Amino acid sequence: MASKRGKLIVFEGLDRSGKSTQCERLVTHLRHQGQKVEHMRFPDRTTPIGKMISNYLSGQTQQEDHVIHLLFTANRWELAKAIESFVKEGTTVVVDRYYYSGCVYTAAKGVSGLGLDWCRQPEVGLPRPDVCIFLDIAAEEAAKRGGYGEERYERKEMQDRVRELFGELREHHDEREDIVVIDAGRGVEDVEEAIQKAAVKAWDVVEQSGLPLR
Ligand code: DGP
Ligand code: NA
Ligand code: NA
Repeated sequence: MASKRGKLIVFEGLDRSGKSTQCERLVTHLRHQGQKVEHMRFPDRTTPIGKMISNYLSGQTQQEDHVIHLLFTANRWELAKAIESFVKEGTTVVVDRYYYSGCVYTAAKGVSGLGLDWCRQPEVGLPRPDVCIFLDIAAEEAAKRGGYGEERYERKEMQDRVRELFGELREHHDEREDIVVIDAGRGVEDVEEAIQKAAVKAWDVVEQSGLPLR
């Protein structure tokens, strides 16, 4: 009998929505259950492309809007094969941000010609998550959390637009089937519990249907 594949789980949300904390908690939880789990995040700032992105986000460098969009995308493609191999060999991959952020953050700039549909194109073909957990919080709430405002996109108008566009993705695009919305304005433990429930539900679908990674 072929061994069970791993799952691909993505976390999305505004800056300071609690993604990083909740990613870590889910990874720990799944490992305690005896699952093999790999934790990734995008942008992965450790690669040469990731370093260019990091310098852009911190304001040290400038990039033309199409160029930075494609660098973020390329940073995901750098790791696409690795994600596929992990999942195939039975390791679950938990990812902090993915192509949903890719579409929404660039589109939120409001540059002519850089709408959601254009932004999605270079991302087409990346392994598609079994579930995307969207941690929903208002920009005002997120802004009250520590460390806010240090990087390029951490401004209220930008974050408001990002949140609106995540809403558009959920309503009008193919991505809508993947996304589960979790109210992230609650306490850490409550959010964690809601995420675990959503994750279990997504597993059941994958396991009962034996679906391959899309
Ligand atoms: P983080 O390391 O998760 O705080 O992400 C850094 C910032 O970059 C954050 O404001 C979200 C943004 N971001 C993440 N992925 C993408 C992407 O693919 N494209 C664009 N334009 N921005 C992104
Ligand atoms: Na950030
Ligand atoms: Na984060």
